[in-house]
Amino acid sequence: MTRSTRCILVTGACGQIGSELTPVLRERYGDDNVIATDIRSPETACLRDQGPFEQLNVCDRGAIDAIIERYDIHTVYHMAAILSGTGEEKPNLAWNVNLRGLMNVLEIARGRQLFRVFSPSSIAVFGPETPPDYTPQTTILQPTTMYGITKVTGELLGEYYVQRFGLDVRGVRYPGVISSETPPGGGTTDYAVDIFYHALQSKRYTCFVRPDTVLPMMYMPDCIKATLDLMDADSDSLRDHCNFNIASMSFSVEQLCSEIKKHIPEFVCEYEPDFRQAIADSWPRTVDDAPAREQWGWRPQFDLASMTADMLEKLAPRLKSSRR
Ligand code: VAH
Repeated sequence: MTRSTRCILVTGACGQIGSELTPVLRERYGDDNVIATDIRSPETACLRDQGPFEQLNVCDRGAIDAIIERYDIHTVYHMAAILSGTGEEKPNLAWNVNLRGLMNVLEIARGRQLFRVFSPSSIAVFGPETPPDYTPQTTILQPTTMYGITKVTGELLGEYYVQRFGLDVRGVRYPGVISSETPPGGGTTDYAVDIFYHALQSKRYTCFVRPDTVLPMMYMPDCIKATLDLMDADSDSLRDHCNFNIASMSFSVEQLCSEIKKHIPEFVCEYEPDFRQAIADSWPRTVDDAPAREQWGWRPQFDLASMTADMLEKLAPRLKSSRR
Protein backbone atom coordinates (compact mmCIF):
# COMPACT_ATOMS: atom_id res chain seq x y z
CA MET A 1 0.00 0.00 0.00
CA THR A 2 1.57 3.30 -1.04
CA ARG A 3 1.33 6.11 1.47
CA SER A 4 -0.49 9.16 0.16
CA THR A 5 1.18 12.58 0.56
CA ARG A 6 -1.49 13.77 3.01
CA CYS A 7 -0.31 14.86 6.44
CA ILE A 8 0.56 13.01 9.62
CA LEU A 9 -0.56 14.10 13.09
CA VAL A 10 1.56 13.35 16.16
CA THR A 11 -0.09 13.88 19.54
CA GLY A 12 2.14 14.05 22.63
CA ALA A 13 4.94 15.29 20.35
CA CYS A 14 6.83 16.87 23.31
CA GLY A 15 6.91 13.58 25.20
CA GLN A 16 9.79 11.13 25.49
CA ILE A 17 8.92 9.12 22.36
CA GLY A 18 6.97 11.81 20.47
CA SER A 19 9.88 14.26 20.60
CA GLU A 20 12.16 11.78 18.82
CA LEU A 21 9.53 10.18 16.58
CA THR A 22 8.44 13.54 15.10
CA PRO A 23 11.83 14.51 13.57
CA VAL A 24 12.19 11.00 12.10
CA LEU A 25 8.74 11.25 10.51
CA ARG A 26 9.59 14.71 9.18
CA GLU A 27 12.81 13.39 7.70
CA ARG A 28 10.82 10.65 5.99
CA TYR A 29 7.72 12.53 4.83
CA GLY A 30 8.74 16.18 4.75
CA ASP A 31 8.82 18.73 7.56
CA ASP A 32 5.55 20.38 6.57
CA ASN A 33 3.68 17.08 6.29
CA VAL A 34 4.05 16.16 9.97
CA ILE A 35 1.96 18.20 12.40
CA ALA A 36 3.38 18.06 15.93
CA THR A 37 0.92 18.70 18.76
CA ASP A 38 1.08 18.66 22.54
CA ILE A 39 -0.69 20.27 25.48
CA ARG A 40 2.72 21.72 26.40
CA SER A 41 4.74 24.18 24.35
CA PRO A 42 7.78 22.62 22.67
CA GLU A 43 11.03 23.08 24.60
CA THR A 44 13.22 22.00 21.69
CA ALA A 45 13.73 24.36 18.78
CA CYS A 46 13.65 21.31 16.54
CA LEU A 47 10.00 20.64 17.28
CA ARG A 48 9.07 24.33 17.26
CA ASP A 49 10.96 25.48 14.17
CA GLN A 50 11.31 22.38 12.00
CA GLY A 51 7.63 22.08 11.03
CA PRO A 52 4.02 22.88 12.05
CA PHE A 53 3.32 22.79 15.79
CA GLU A 54 -0.14 23.20 17.41
CA GLN A 55 -0.98 23.25 21.09
CA LEU A 56 -3.59 20.49 21.59
CA ASN A 57 -5.40 18.89 24.52
CA VAL A 58 -6.41 15.40 23.34
CA CYS A 59 -9.41 15.50 25.68
CA ASP A 60 -10.85 18.23 23.41
CA ARG A 61 -12.40 16.29 20.55
CA GLY A 62 -13.38 19.43 18.61
CA ALA A 63 -9.81 20.71 18.72
CA ILE A 64 -8.45 17.42 17.37
CA ASP A 65 -11.04 17.38 14.60
CA ALA A 66 -10.25 20.98 13.62
CA ILE A 67 -6.54 20.18 13.24
CA ILE A 68 -7.27 17.04 11.21
CA GLU A 69 -9.55 19.09 8.96
CA ARG A 70 -7.11 22.03 8.64
CA TYR A 71 -4.09 19.92 7.70
CA ASP A 72 -5.88 17.11 5.81
CA ILE A 73 -4.44 14.50 8.17
CA HIS A 74 -4.49 10.88 7.04
CA THR A 75 -2.42 9.12 9.70
CA VAL A 76 -2.27 9.69 13.47
CA TYR A 77 0.53 8.69 15.82
CA HIS A 78 -1.32 9.04 19.13
CA MET A 79 1.55 9.34 21.61
CA ALA A 80 -0.13 11.49 24.29
CA ALA A 81 -0.32 9.64 27.64
CA ILE A 82 0.08 9.98 31.39
CA LEU A 83 2.67 7.38 32.45
CA SER A 84 2.65 4.90 35.34
CA GLY A 85 4.16 6.92 38.18
CA THR A 86 2.22 10.09 37.48
CA GLY A 87 -0.85 7.96 36.82
CA GLU A 88 -0.75 6.62 40.38
CA GLU A 89 -0.51 10.14 41.73
CA LYS A 90 -3.29 11.43 39.43
CA PRO A 91 -5.43 8.41 38.40
CA ASN A 92 -8.36 10.52 37.18
CA LEU A 93 -6.10 12.55 34.90
CA ALA A 94 -4.53 9.36 33.56
CA TRP A 95 -7.98 7.93 32.80
CA ASN A 96 -9.11 11.09 31.01
CA VAL A 97 -5.98 11.69 28.95
CA ASN A 98 -5.26 8.05 28.12
CA LEU A 99 -8.80 6.92 27.37
CA ARG A 100 -10.92 9.95 26.51
CA GLY A 101 -8.02 11.10 24.37
CA LEU A 102 -7.82 7.76 22.57
CA MET A 103 -11.59 7.53 22.13
CA ASN A 104 -11.58 11.01 20.56
CA VAL A 105 -8.89 9.98 18.09
CA LEU A 106 -10.58 6.68 17.20
CA GLU A 107 -14.01 8.26 16.73
CA ILE A 108 -12.62 11.01 14.48
CA ALA A 109 -10.52 8.49 12.53
CA ARG A 110 -13.60 6.31 12.03
CA GLY A 111 -15.79 9.22 10.98
CA ARG A 112 -13.20 10.55 8.53
CA GLN A 113 -12.03 7.08 7.42
CA LEU A 114 -8.40 7.95 8.14
CA PHE A 115 -5.68 5.75 6.67
CA ARG A 116 -4.02 4.49 9.86
CA VAL A 117 -3.80 5.13 13.64
CA PHE A 118 -0.84 4.20 15.86
CA SER A 119 -2.01 3.67 19.44
CA PRO A 120 0.89 2.61 21.71
CA SER A 121 0.48 0.17 24.55
CA SER A 122 2.93 -0.92 27.23
CA ILE A 123 4.21 -3.85 29.26
CA ALA A 124 2.22 -2.12 32.00
CA VAL A 125 -0.80 -4.13 30.74
CA PHE A 126 0.64 -7.11 32.63
CA GLY A 127 0.13 -7.62 36.37
CA PRO A 128 1.21 -9.85 39.28
CA GLU A 129 -0.83 -12.80 37.93
CA THR A 130 0.97 -12.69 34.57
CA PRO A 131 3.86 -15.16 34.06
CA PRO A 132 6.93 -12.93 34.69
CA ASP A 133 9.41 -14.61 32.33
CA TYR A 134 9.05 -14.59 28.55
CA THR A 135 5.57 -13.28 29.09
CA PRO A 136 3.43 -14.34 26.12
CA GLN A 137 1.51 -11.76 24.11
CA THR A 138 -1.77 -13.52 24.87
CA THR A 139 -2.02 -14.04 28.63
CA ILE A 140 -3.64 -12.77 31.82
CA LEU A 141 -3.91 -8.98 31.78
CA GLN A 142 -4.71 -7.75 35.32
CA PRO A 143 -2.62 -4.60 35.78
CA THR A 144 -2.51 -2.98 39.21
CA THR A 145 -1.89 0.59 37.97
CA MET A 146 -4.30 3.08 36.42
CA TYR A 147 -1.81 3.46 33.56
CA GLY A 148 -1.91 -0.29 32.96
CA ILE A 149 -5.72 -0.32 33.12
CA THR A 150 -5.88 2.44 30.49
CA LYS A 151 -3.44 0.56 28.27
CA VAL A 152 -5.39 -2.74 28.45
CA THR A 153 -8.58 -0.81 27.66
CA GLY A 154 -6.78 1.03 24.87
CA GLU A 155 -5.71 -2.26 23.28
CA LEU A 156 -9.28 -3.58 23.47
CA LEU A 157 -10.69 -0.33 22.06
CA GLY A 158 -8.22 -0.39 19.18
CA GLU A 159 -9.07 -3.98 18.30
CA TYR A 160 -12.79 -3.14 18.50
CA TYR A 161 -12.34 -0.37 15.92
CA VAL A 162 -10.39 -2.75 13.69
CA GLN A 163 -13.01 -5.50 13.81
CA ARG A 164 -16.22 -3.43 14.05
CA PHE A 165 -15.35 -0.54 11.75
CA GLY A 166 -12.42 -1.77 9.66
CA LEU A 167 -10.20 1.07 10.93
CA ASP A 168 -6.47 0.32 10.61
CA VAL A 169 -5.26 0.67 14.23
CA ARG A 170 -1.85 -0.65 15.29
CA GLY A 171 0.14 -0.67 18.50
CA VAL A 172 3.09 -2.17 20.32
CA ARG A 173 3.61 -2.78 24.03
CA TYR A 174 6.60 -0.55 24.65
CA PRO A 175 8.93 -1.73 27.42
CA GLY A 176 10.79 0.88 29.44
CA VAL A 177 12.24 3.31 26.89
CA ILE A 178 15.68 4.83 27.42
CA SER A 179 16.53 8.04 25.57
CA SER A 180 18.84 11.03 25.68
CA GLU A 181 16.73 13.83 24.16
CA THR A 182 14.15 14.53 26.91
CA PRO A 183 14.69 14.58 30.70
CA PRO A 184 13.24 11.69 32.75
CA GLY A 185 9.42 11.73 32.89
CA GLY A 186 6.79 10.22 35.17
CA GLY A 187 7.51 6.63 34.30
CA THR A 188 8.61 3.86 36.63
CA THR A 189 11.30 2.85 34.14
CA ASP A 190 12.61 6.42 33.98
CA TYR A 191 15.20 5.56 36.62
CA ALA A 192 17.08 4.11 33.64
CA VAL A 193 17.17 7.58 32.04
CA ASP A 194 17.75 9.62 35.21
CA ILE A 195 20.72 7.46 36.24
CA PHE A 196 22.75 8.60 33.22
CA TYR A 197 22.28 12.32 34.07
CA HIS A 198 23.43 11.72 37.67
CA ALA A 199 26.30 9.44 36.66
CA LEU A 200 27.68 12.18 34.41
CA GLN A 201 26.93 15.15 36.67
CA SER A 202 27.68 13.83 40.18
CA LYS A 203 28.81 10.22 39.74
CA ARG A 204 26.12 9.30 42.31
CA TYR A 205 22.49 8.24 41.96
CA THR A 206 19.79 7.25 44.45
CA CYS A 207 17.51 4.76 42.70
CA PHE A 208 13.82 4.43 43.58
CA VAL A 209 13.73 0.68 42.91
CA ARG A 210 15.81 -2.16 44.36
CA PRO A 211 19.12 -3.23 42.73
CA ASP A 212 17.73 -6.63 41.75
CA THR A 213 14.70 -5.13 39.90
CA VAL A 214 14.74 -6.58 36.38
CA LEU A 215 12.59 -4.94 33.69
CA PRO A 216 12.29 -5.14 29.89
CA MET A 217 13.91 -2.08 28.36
CA MET A 218 14.54 -0.63 24.89
CA TYR A 219 16.78 2.10 23.53
CA MET A 220 14.98 4.90 21.69
CA PRO A 221 16.36 4.09 18.20
CA ASP A 222 14.86 0.60 18.50
CA CYS A 223 11.61 2.07 19.86
CA ILE A 224 11.31 4.32 16.79
CA LYS A 225 12.29 1.43 14.48
CA ALA A 226 9.57 -0.82 15.96
CA THR A 227 6.98 1.96 15.62
CA LEU A 228 7.76 2.62 11.95
CA ASP A 229 8.28 -1.04 11.03
CA LEU A 230 4.81 -1.89 12.36
CA MET A 231 3.20 1.11 10.65
CA ASP A 232 4.88 0.14 7.36
CA ALA A 233 3.84 -3.50 7.55
CA ASP A 234 1.41 -4.81 4.95
CA SER A 235 -2.03 -5.09 6.58
CA ASP A 236 -2.44 -8.59 5.15
CA SER A 237 0.59 -9.79 7.15
CA LEU A 238 -0.94 -8.79 10.50
CA ARG A 239 -3.00 -11.29 12.47
CA ASP A 240 -2.73 -9.07 15.57
CA HIS A 241 -3.03 -5.29 15.62
CA CYS A 242 -2.79 -3.29 18.87
CA ASN A 243 -1.01 -5.53 21.37
CA PHE A 244 2.36 -6.60 19.98
CA ASN A 245 4.98 -7.54 22.59
CA ILE A 246 8.35 -6.14 21.51
CA ALA A 247 11.59 -7.00 23.33
CA SER A 248 15.19 -5.93 23.03
CA MET A 249 16.90 -6.26 26.44
CA SER A 250 16.07 -6.90 30.09
CA PHE A 251 18.42 -5.95 32.90
CA SER A 252 18.53 -5.24 36.61
CA VAL A 253 19.50 -1.88 38.08
CA GLU A 254 22.77 -3.39 39.31
CA GLN A 255 23.55 -4.72 35.81
CA LEU A 256 23.00 -1.23 34.40
CA CYS A 257 25.23 0.24 37.11
CA SER A 258 28.00 -2.24 36.27
CA GLU A 259 27.79 -1.23 32.61
CA ILE A 260 27.95 2.49 33.49
CA LYS A 261 30.99 1.81 35.74
CA LYS A 262 32.87 0.48 32.72
CA HIS A 263 32.79 4.12 31.52
CA ILE A 264 32.64 5.99 34.86
CA PRO A 265 34.48 3.75 37.41
CA GLU A 266 33.77 6.10 40.33
CA PHE A 267 30.00 5.91 39.81
CA VAL A 268 28.04 4.90 42.96
CA CYS A 269 24.36 3.95 43.10
CA GLU A 270 22.37 3.93 46.36
CA TYR A 271 18.80 2.69 46.79
CA GLU A 272 15.67 4.17 48.37
CA PRO A 273 12.75 2.17 46.94
CA ASP A 274 9.45 4.09 46.89
CA PHE A 275 5.88 3.47 45.61
CA ARG A 276 7.25 2.68 42.18
CA GLN A 277 8.83 -0.56 43.48
CA ALA A 278 5.38 -2.15 43.70
CA ILE A 279 4.66 -1.00 40.12
CA ALA A 280 7.93 -2.47 38.84
CA ASP A 281 7.31 -5.72 40.77
CA SER A 282 3.96 -6.11 38.99
CA TRP A 283 5.58 -6.09 35.55
CA PRO A 284 7.37 -8.98 33.78
CA ARG A 285 11.12 -9.49 33.70
CA THR A 286 11.20 -10.57 30.04
CA VAL A 287 8.58 -10.79 27.27
CA ASP A 288 8.15 -13.15 24.31
CA ASP A 289 7.93 -11.10 21.09
CA ALA A 290 7.60 -14.00 18.60
CA PRO A 291 4.37 -12.59 16.99
CA ALA A 292 6.09 -9.27 16.14
CA ARG A 293 9.09 -11.10 14.71
CA GLU A 294 6.90 -13.41 12.65
CA GLN A 295 4.21 -10.96 11.44
CA TRP A 296 6.28 -7.83 10.66
CA GLY A 297 9.95 -8.80 11.02
CA TRP A 298 10.73 -7.11 14.33
CA ARG A 299 14.48 -7.19 15.17
CA PRO A 300 16.13 -4.95 17.81
CA GLN A 301 19.60 -3.51 17.18
CA PHE A 302 20.79 -2.25 20.60
CA ASP A 303 21.80 -4.17 23.72
CA LEU A 304 22.81 -3.00 27.22
CA ALA A 305 26.45 -2.32 26.29
CA SER A 306 25.78 -0.42 23.04
CA MET A 307 22.89 1.55 24.59
CA THR A 308 25.00 2.60 27.58
CA ALA A 309 27.91 3.71 25.42
CA ASP A 310 25.62 5.70 23.09
CA MET A 311 23.67 7.35 25.94
CA LEU A 312 26.87 8.55 27.62
CA GLU A 313 28.32 9.71 24.31
CA LYS A 314 25.19 11.77 23.56
CA LEU A 315 24.59 13.17 27.05
CA ALA A 316 28.14 14.04 28.14
CA PRO A 317 28.75 17.01 25.80
CA ARG A 318 25.24 18.40 26.38
CA LEU A 319 25.52 18.27 30.18
CA LYS A 320 29.03 19.72 30.05
CA SER A 321 27.89 22.70 27.93
CA SER A 322 24.83 23.24 30.16
CA ARG A 323 27.14 23.55 33.21
CA ARG A 324 29.11 26.44 31.68
C1 VAH B 1 6.40 3.95 32.44
N1 VAH B 1 7.98 4.35 30.63
O1 VAH B 1 7.37 3.69 33.15
C2 VAH B 1 6.62 3.92 30.91
C3 VAH B 1 6.46 2.53 30.37
C4 VAH B 1 6.74 0.09 30.72
C5 VAH B 1 6.76 1.44 31.35
O2 VAH B 1 5.19 2.35 29.83
O3 VAH B 1 5.30 4.24 32.86
